[in-house]
Amino acid sequence: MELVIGDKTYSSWSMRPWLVLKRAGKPFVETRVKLRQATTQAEIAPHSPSGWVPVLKDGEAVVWDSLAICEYLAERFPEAALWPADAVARAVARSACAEMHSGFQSLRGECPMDLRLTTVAELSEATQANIRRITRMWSDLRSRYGAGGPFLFGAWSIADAFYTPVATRFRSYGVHLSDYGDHGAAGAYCDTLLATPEFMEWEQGALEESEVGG
Ligand SMILES: N[C@@H](CCC(=O)N[C@@H](CS)C(=O)NCC(=O)O)C(=O)O
Repeated sequence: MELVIGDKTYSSWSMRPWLVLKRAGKPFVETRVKLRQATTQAEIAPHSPSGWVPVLKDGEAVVWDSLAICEYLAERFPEAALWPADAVARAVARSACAEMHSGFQSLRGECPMDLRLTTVAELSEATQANIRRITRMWSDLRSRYGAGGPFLFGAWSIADAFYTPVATRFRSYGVHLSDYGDHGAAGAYCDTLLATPEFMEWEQGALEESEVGG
């Protein structure tokens, strides 16, 4: 199995299936393509029909788009329990992923993932509204489904892979969730995401990119 990804410093989309594969404990070959270069498209082209990363290659299967890859991995490795077992919780987890996948445009545009960045940003009203919504969602999911563990649905799931890059944005741009209606649960969840061994391994990879000049 081969996962083709972008830079670990910048590629929030790539981080999601990478975390899922790590959590599933499945060995895979990681192929990294440097983004924002004149050669980027030529390097991605042989792997990805869409011209975007991430892309997963598994025998004859070529799966592109982070959400499709995560769904594929959940089907391929049912024993890894990558979605919540309960049908209602699973539907809600998929909703949370879909909302991230197609929404929060303002947050994404204004606060792109950059694992080397620490700043305090003045954020637009639209981005602040995105952060309020995420804070509400995290608090709500933790209180409704989180009793069995520290993640959105208790045990770790694909939904947590989708929100780990968001947690890095909050850290990079100096966002304190208490300013957005959090009474502690969302902030604690954010810290939990940034302390998982899988994320820390990804982050170490990003720091190594920095050492070799980006
Ligand atoms: N919706 C896609 C988005 C993927 C995406 O935006 N990938 C960026 C890197 S994070 C890319 O491949 N960029 C190619 C380029 O910069 O030429 C997904 O979830 O996989």
